[in-house]
Amino acid sequence: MAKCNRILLTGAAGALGTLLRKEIAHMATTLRVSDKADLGSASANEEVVQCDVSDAAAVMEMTRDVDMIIHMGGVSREGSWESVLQSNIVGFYNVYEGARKNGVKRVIWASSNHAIGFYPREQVIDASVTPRPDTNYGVSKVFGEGIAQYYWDKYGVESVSIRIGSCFPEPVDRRMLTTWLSYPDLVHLTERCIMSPRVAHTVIYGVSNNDEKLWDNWMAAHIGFHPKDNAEIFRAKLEASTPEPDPKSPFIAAHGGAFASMPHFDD
Ligand code: NAI
Ligand code: 15L
Repeated sequence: MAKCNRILLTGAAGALGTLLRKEIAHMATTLRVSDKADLGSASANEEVVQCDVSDAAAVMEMTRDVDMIIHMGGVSREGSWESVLQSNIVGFYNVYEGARKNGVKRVIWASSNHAIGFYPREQVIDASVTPRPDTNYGVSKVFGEGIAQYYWDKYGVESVSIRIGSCFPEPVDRRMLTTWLSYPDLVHLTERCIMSPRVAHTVIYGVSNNDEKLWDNWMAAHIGFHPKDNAEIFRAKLEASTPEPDPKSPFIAAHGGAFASMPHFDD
């Protein structure tokens, strides 16, 4: 059943955007899909808008007549400062200005575990911790969470900042036994974020019901997210295909894994 008249989905040509394009179409009468990359032709209830989110005027136009925004578009891993600045920081500001000026009710967007990537593995955290970004990319997600809080407090634009762990069809390394978010659980989480009657600005960890946990979602219980999948079913396969990790290795010492020990991208 359609919950919204029109939902805008950015990053719709990317991995997660392609999934959500298909799976959340039923939540809106019209799904406006957008990316800077080619999106192909529009299907039944779609509008297609090719747009770079660093273009303020284009984003202002794209966010017109929209009830909710699902913002997945942007640089999705560590990159040069300039690329992160334009796509994630300027892009994020443009999306929120579009939301504010066009009266969009809610923005649901993909933050990342790399906003808190420097917490040590033995410290389980909730949504109240001080951010500890691990990269230029992680800093851009902290900026996003800051602007989401600001636009709620000052302008009444609601947000859900989803600190996604590792969202892939299946876990591909041992770290993901802890950080994995399955595709069905991402779809369920996105549906809950759309349906929830009031979210203010909620920070929620996007992670499946894995046996090993780094993140506690008690502060976002009102969203009603109940993940079903568990990375543990892949353990035997991953242990057979990947070497035993050194416990001192930064790859497992920090929540952000390898991102926490990457050199500065621009060096
Ligand atoms: P992706 O790289 O497959 O998709 C990102 C999309 O954003 C691409 O289609 C790209 O063309 C588009 N894009 C990039 N810069 C843009 C710009 N300036 N204007 C308009 N579109 C632009 O990444 P993926 O995996 O689908 O991730 C989606 C979102 O989720 C990203 O924001 C990423 O940071 C976040 N995320 C993903 C995780 C994962 O495990 N897949 C984990 C944590 C966060
Ligand atoms: C992210 O933020 C990235 O978008 C994704 O490609 C993975 O690297 C993920 O984090 C992760 O931490 O596994």
